[in-house]
Amino acid sequence: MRIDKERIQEKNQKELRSHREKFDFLSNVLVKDGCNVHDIIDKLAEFQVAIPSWALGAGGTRFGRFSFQGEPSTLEQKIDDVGILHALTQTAGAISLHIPWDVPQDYEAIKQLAASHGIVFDAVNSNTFQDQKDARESYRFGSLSNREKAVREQAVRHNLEVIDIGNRLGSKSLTVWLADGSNFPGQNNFQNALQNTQDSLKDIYRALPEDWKLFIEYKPYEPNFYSTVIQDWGTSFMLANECGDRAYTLVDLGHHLPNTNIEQIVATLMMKGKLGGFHFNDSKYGDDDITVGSIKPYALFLIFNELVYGMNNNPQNPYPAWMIDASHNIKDPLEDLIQSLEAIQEAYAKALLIDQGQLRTAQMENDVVRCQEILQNAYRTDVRPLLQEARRKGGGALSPIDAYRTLKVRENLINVRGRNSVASGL
Ligand SMILES: [Mn+2]
Repeated sequence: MRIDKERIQEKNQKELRSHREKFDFLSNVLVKDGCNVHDIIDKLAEFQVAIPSWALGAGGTRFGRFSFQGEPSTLEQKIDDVGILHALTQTAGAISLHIPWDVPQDYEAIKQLAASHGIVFDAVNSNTFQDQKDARESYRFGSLSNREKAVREQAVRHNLEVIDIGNRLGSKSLTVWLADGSNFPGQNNFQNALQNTQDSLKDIYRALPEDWKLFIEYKPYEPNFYSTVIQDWGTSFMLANECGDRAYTLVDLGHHLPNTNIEQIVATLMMKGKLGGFHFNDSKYGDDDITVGSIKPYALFLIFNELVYGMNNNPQNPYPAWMIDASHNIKDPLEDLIQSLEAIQEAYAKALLIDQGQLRTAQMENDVVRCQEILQNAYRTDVRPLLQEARRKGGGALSPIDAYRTLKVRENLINVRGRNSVASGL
């Protein structure tokens, strides 16, 4: 299933006049304020976010899962779904695979399929939070941190296999997220668990190809409720430093306790050249994994302000790998992802509007009111015509959700795949 690009253009044609009026009006205002509108549009067009293969079906909770009709049940279909997102938004030019859910049968065919959609393979993700069929050892009491050497070795071996699979597809990074931890006080020796994790991560790091990066994700709780071995950015940062130059911290927005100042974490990591990857979502209470920007768009904007600052001022930090990491329990997963992509681009565009020179002057003068005005003037600007222009120039839809519905994408997917097709994942 593929979107007919002609039909996107036909639909755009009907909205073009209204778009032009809004875009010209905004451009004039921004140019008067000293913004380089073309530069912002180029940056928006370049900003590509990886879609994880597990976000294309309905997600579940530990109480149940309500599947969505027409879900992709094969790797080929998952790539097709990302192709649909990319055709409409021009922002989803990468897919992030999860092993063992997405092991290719025919590597060349998979690479060709992805290339035909204009999609590259971003970070590959290992899975040591579940026991795999026929596995000799169990991860019931942890994987890389496990007190049994045989379990740790199995978990390391799995990560090496994931690297090998990613390497054959053109991926350049491995993301490790550990579910390891403990449910009860006294269950784990904290120091031994951390030492084992560090040793295992070093074993994985040593096997990384020269041009690869290792991303170490952190999370304060869940599935373990008393302790998590890699609980926060500091622990991840320390482990990345122990591994070496090509190991980095990965920030997932949902993996923080409520009210954590995530933008400050971003600034700290970028200053130290250690922010490697970034997972987008939103949350109310914890790792809710809901649509990006659906609850805290201003917090997302403040985070983007630091990301933009870091990308402009921290050559020691690599260009981060961007990915959406969300779970779609209620909405059509593809519509949900389109909304997330829009929210990401919106926050990025607003952060690009901030006059960093003026902000710096106001900071130096301790003009706190002015500092807030500068940030909020950018935040209050309706930048959607800029996003639309960036999409239009790339051949995407002026209004992606509307186009998705008008072109009856979900109905077509159900016709091809059936009502009961279920995506692999949680
Ligand atoms: Mn994540």
